[in-house]
Amino acid sequence: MAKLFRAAIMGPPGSGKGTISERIAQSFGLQYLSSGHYLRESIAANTEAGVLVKNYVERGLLVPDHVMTRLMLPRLEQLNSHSWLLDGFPRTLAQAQALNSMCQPDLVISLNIPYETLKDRLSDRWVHPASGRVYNMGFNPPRVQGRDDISGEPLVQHDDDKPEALVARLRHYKDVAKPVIDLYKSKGILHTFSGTETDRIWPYISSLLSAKIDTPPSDTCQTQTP
Ligand code: G5P
Ligand code: MG
Repeated sequence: MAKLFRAAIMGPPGSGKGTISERIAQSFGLQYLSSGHYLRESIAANTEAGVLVKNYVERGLLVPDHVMTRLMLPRLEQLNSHSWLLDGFPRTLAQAQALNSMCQPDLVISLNIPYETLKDRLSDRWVHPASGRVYNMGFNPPRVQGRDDISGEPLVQHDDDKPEALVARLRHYKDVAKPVIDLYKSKGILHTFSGTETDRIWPYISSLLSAKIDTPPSDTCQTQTP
């Protein structure tokens, strides 16, 4: 039986979590779970959770921990016999502890991208609200300017991607991420990648995963002490 492998990717808004996660999922066949995607899906479907989180997500604020864990952990439970990759969860110490009580990741990737780079990327970012598909006018532009590639619907720019809101979002990210990073560092599973270009970081992540996925540490999901 193939060994299971579970990973998480952390990083500030715009650091490339989604872009890199898609490459990992494609190259290594991990099931990819994005907290932002599930939140946007709940909002679009107008579910009870969606109504609750709408205000937070639209303003780029962190959704309360108990709502996040209720959204993410049942999905992970269903993947007990799969390898997975989490994008954007856990984001706080409380979330990391909740995850650990169910299953500790084998490896955590942390993206360390300079503030100026994040600012440039996000101010150039356009999204398709219904699907969450993300474009960047320089890095991966849509085929037709201002239009989603699949639906042809108009793209929009988020208010919280504007420079004034960004400074606050990035500072807040640092504050809440630090204890999570320290926790995974203390467990010896944290790998940090720094740089300004996803295409330059990707080969390092890819070779790390090639080495780790050949010799993964476990084949069942064990509960760990936080
Ligand atoms: P999300 O959806 O997790 P964020 O804000 O953490 O949102 P985001 O915006 O999705 O992160 P990312 O995934 O890190 O960014 O980056 P990306 O989308 O791949 O890349 C950003 C842009 O840069 C894209 O346009 C991409 O094409 C471009 N790009 C990538 N690499 C390069 C490059 O090398 N060069 C250039 N030029 N461009 C590049 O969460 C959304 C909201 O949900 C809530 C929060 O409200 C959050 O704000 N939320 C949570 N709340 C509490 N707890 C949690 N666990 C939560 N998870 C989500
Ligand atoms: Mg993302």
